[in-house]
Amino acid sequence: MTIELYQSHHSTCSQKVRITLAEKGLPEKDKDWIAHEINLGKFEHLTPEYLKINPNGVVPTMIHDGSVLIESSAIVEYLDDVIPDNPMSPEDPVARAGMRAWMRYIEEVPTPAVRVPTFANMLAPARYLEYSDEEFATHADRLPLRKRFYQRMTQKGFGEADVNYAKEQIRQTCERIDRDISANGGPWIMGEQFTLADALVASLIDRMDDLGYTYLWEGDLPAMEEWFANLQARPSFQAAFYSGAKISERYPEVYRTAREIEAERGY
Ligand SMILES: N[C@@H](CCC(=O)N[C@@H](CS)C(=O)NCC(=O)O)C(=O)O
Repeated sequence: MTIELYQSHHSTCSQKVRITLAEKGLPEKDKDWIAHEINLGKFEHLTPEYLKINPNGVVPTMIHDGSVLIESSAIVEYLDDVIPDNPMSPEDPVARAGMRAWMRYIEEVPTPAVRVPTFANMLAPARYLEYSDEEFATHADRLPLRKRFYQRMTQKGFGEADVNYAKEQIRQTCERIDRDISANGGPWIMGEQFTLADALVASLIDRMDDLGYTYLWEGDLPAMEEWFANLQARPSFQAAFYSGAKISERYPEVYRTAREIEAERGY
């Protein structure tokens, strides 16, 4: 079995797949699976060659024995189907539907929400701030899926209203993690079993932690805090977050904590 992953070290969607690969007994990049690093800063995800395998112009893309797979949620479900060891989906149909509801929620709410502070605090200052309006408009036009997102952001990043709404959505996600751990008996979202829901939301919470938004859940969501500590201690998490995989490590020159940025911007 040959697995190739077109990915980026610090992309949360690539990290979702790396955690799942590790849970499935394939922890090591360039040993258990072949990594093709796509440099998003150099727009390697927008080359004609890459767009042939992923017309959405995003990472990750997985090639398994010649079959091309895109969309991180579809990829992790596929991995759970083709590698039966260590199942990551509940057997009970009701619980399985519950996990899938979580997967849809993760795509709808925290995944887009995390993009807002990621771009506002790191990617806009690191990549786009120097662009002229015209250069930025030309870049946005090239994006198969995110044209509006970039147009709304501008090269200066997002403003207070967008960042605050994203924070509300992450807080809601944390409350729901806390609620379901308590309802299902923990230590994971669906109960005893570590499922695709945990694997998919892990990198998003980690990104918020890396950006310094830990204050959104610290103090009053004890089950969720314990879940996050358990997650970070898990071998699959350590495998997926190898050295250099955090966004703070990718752009140390622009990194400031959320609190520092908020103090500076006055919100
Ligand atoms: N729905 C897609 C989203 C993938 C995605 O947005 N990937 C980001 C990195 S996490 C990307 O490639 N961004 C490129 C860009 O912003 O230009 C999935 O889950 O695979």
